Amino acid sequence: MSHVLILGGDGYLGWPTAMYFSARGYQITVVDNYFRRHVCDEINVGMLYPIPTLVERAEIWYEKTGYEVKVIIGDLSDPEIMRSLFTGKDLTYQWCVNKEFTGAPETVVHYAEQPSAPYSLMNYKTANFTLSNNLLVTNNLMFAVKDLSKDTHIIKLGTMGEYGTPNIDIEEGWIDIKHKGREDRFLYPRQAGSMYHTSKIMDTDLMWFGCRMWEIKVTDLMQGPVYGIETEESVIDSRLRTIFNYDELFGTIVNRFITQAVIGYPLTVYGKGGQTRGYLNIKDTLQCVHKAEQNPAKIGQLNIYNQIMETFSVNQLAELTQQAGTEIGFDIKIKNIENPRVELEEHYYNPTYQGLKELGVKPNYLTKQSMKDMFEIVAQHKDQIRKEVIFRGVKW
Ligand code: USQ
Repeated sequence: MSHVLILGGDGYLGWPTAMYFSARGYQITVVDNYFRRHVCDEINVGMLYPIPTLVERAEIWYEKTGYEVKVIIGDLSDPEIMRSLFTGKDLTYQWCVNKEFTGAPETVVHYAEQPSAPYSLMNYKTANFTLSNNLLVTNNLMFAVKDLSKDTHIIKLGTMGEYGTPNIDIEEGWIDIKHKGREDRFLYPRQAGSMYHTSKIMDTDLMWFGCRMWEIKVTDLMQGPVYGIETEESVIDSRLRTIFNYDELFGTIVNRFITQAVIGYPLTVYGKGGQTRGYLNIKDTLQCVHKAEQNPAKIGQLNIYNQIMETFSVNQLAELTQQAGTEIGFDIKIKNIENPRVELEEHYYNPTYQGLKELGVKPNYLTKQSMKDMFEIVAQHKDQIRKEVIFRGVKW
């Protein structure tokens, strides 16, 4: 049984990924420092419903399925904690069934980063935290693999936002450039729109450096904004559902629009609403990470995939939310508000995203029906939704 180590295993994607691999027979270890929970408490933005601790989630999962997910609570910006995951030395499990060290992982899925663009630009302290956490964790991981387990395949979450919105087609990670009669292949140009996205460019660069210098094996998944709640595994017990944020800092747009619609809050379209991005259902994130695990990068290779299934403008998302919600009895208004971000509101956007589908990913597209399924779950928690956290106007 292959061992998959999931860094950031308590997050929106981390916990569903842990269950997905666990249900498919992998040995799983998750690590998290509860950053997301702590910061949500600190800045007073609640989640849609309470989430059991990581230890409680692992217990519920074990009770329901008989599968063990080993839990470690620790801060991976500490290099010794990162290294202990590869050697077993001084490693303490907060929860496990079998106390024995599983061994160095065959695959690491690296989600252990501060993932919010608005949080990264609240002030200089949150910008510093974003840079230091995201780069140190990535660097610690790279050195641990280089020094202790060169065969381990690193799957790192990147983001489509690293490319920005250039006025030419976006390629899948790489571009061939002809210059003064000569030709070479380079990382596709990057130009991020937030400090968070900039930190992701930097950690792609770190990993590319590691591939060239030390022949480590890395896959970078350039993901778009994810939406959704339920996955194949969470239907077993609602306590296994993922963390769901709808606030301005940690909620992504589709999840926010549905929550706003449920309480009659006009959908917050920033600026003109022509901002176009590539989107995917949380179920597809899990499929993509699994395909990346099954098709590891070769020695010294940085594989890059654009992890999106379809593109929408903000206006299209608002209209789809309105149509889906109206059909099930919600009264939904759309409001263009002054854009707190610096971004193009009308632009060309034509990314390539074939690679993961070629590996066998079957997209779950955003439809009125999939939106209605989300409405149903969000509406169950209508009374807990806090209007005041929906918009606070963190400006770039
Ligand atoms: N937007 C609105 N109204 C809102 C919220 C967002 O119009 O109420 C707009 C934003 O201005 C932006 C777009 O919707 O143009 C997407 O915003 P978002 O907050 O859903 O996503 P973003 O900040 O780009 O970041 C999210 C995740 C991040 C991930 C990224 C992928 O938080 O971790 O890396 O999506 S991507 O956008 O492709 O870079």
